[in-house]
Amino acid sequence: MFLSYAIKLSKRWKIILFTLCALILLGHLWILAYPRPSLISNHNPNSLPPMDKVNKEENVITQIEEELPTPEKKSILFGFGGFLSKLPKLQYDFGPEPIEFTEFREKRREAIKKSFIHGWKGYKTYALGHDELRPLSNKPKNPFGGWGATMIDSLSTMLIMELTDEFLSVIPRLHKINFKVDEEISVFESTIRYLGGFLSAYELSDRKHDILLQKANKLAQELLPAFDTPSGLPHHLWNPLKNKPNNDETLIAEVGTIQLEFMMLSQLTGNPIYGQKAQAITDYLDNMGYEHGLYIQGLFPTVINVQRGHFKDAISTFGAMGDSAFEYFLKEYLLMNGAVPQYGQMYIRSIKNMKKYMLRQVPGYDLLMLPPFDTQYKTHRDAMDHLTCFVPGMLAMGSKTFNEPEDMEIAKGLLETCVYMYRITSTGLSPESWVISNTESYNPLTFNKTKNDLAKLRDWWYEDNKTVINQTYTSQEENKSGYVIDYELPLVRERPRSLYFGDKRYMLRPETIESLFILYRMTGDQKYQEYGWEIYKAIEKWCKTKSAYAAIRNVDVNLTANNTNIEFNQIDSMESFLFAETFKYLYLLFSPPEIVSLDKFIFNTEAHPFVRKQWNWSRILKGEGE
Ligand code: DMJ
Repeated sequence: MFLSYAIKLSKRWKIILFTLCALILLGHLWILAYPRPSLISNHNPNSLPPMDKVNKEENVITQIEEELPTPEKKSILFGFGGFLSKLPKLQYDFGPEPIEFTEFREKRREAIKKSFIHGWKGYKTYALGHDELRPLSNKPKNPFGGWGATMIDSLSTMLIMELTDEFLSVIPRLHKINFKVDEEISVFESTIRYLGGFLSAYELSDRKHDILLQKANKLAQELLPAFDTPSGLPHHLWNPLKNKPNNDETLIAEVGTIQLEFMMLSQLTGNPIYGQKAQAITDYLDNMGYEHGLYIQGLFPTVINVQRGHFKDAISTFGAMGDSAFEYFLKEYLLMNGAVPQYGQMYIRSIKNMKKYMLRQVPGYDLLMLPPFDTQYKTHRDAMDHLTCFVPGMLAMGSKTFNEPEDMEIAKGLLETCVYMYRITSTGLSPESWVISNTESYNPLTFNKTKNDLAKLRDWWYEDNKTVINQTYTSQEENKSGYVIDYELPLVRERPRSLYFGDKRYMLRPETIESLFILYRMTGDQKYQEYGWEIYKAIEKWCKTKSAYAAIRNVDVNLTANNTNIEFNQIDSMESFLFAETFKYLYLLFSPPEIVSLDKFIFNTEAHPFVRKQWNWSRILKGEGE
């Protein structure tokens, strides 16, 4: 009809109509070729495109953002895109900070940064490219393949502290690293320090330095043959040149602490093999039973034979040799935003039985102990390692994630024990291990209650347990946030009679500070910052050397004796985790809480933050990308 009407029109009207149609058509073509920027900005950065497309797409987005007067692109330290986890929020809602407190806090943060720089300069001057610096003799040491463990372990901290020049000065050195050495390499240490260090630095530097990902990939390739065992559990020590292990025994901490790094590597490279190896281990552990020497569900013993896939002992521990295996179940769950329920279930199982069998309380004190436990004969030991002090941080995160308020109270009790071990020594530093022999099984109803409290409670907690449990937890949930400049910590209580120190060294370890950081970010309680500051001051006093920082041999040295000058008490050793963890957690304890938020990052066990984002794990495992 329109056509027959148009044919009847005069020539002049036909030209006008034709021009109009042509203009409309051109307009549509223009919109298709140059879409409005707002449409592109709505691109969801959480659903990652395949690796080869990542850079191209990111470039497009940056170009357009640059053209528009949009707010400055936020640093990756604030998280990836607008990622919001569907899991419960972990961090406390901190209110606005008074300006005087900001100045006070920032001074502390700056002081910690200077300490990092002091140690780094010493390492850089005397040992750059080696694994460690010996901080008294100023000689290098190479216990981790000689690939520069301190250098790699420091990268993510440098990025967080915005030491960009130092970070960039390391990048060219990475090309020289050759992983094919004729040495027995620890698969676990290489994974948590090097692989974790490379991957975290790669993401925190906005994926601008491909060499970081390439080196991570190369290292993992060298480690892969160590996983060729009947059980799929990797060997403990592996010679990458000779392609052989030293023996068939490994530890639960070693097989259970490669998952985050290997999963991340698959996620970033698109190569499924690493994730597959990690998942095979998790599945193997998940399916173990009595016939493998697992006597209590979730309480994995320590030594395991990789050929037979069977435990060789029955001692389960959250300290040395067991620790991070339990930590990784929860962190895998968080990293993937809860996409794989298996990890959460494994964590819950372990913690449930840890509370039932292993946890102990110290009568009359607000202290909890988590010593090793014989899962076959159901007997406990009396000692606890400093290494166990990561547990409060883990339990606090698990408590929010799985809505288990009791675990938050246990976290606080355990952290009091860890901090107490610093506060009662003459140096203000904690020993490697301690013993409290007079303990009893943890009981939520009697823990941290005086005889008077118990007398008051007795009539009703026998009758109706549940009510009391609920009342106890709600009353303890209140938070004591505050911005007090002259905050006073409680006095240190006298030592329980049955307490003594096992190993009196302080090895510059981070675990207590790690838990202080997590508990502070989760509760907002300033007490945790203050505890951290006390520890920092003690490190400065006792561990600082002319060139860097040293471990110390006796944390409870007799201060009146003549032979106790500071250097005499120092050990010629400085492990790389001082840079990766101890200084990083201290620095973050005094940083604004939105920097490297627990809701945006997961820390590997060496404190290298991995960015939380949306994962499609089954696709990654099939090699189909995200
Ligand atoms: C670190 O290498 C890691 O935290 C590991 O999980 C345990 N020990 C050290 C720090 O003490």
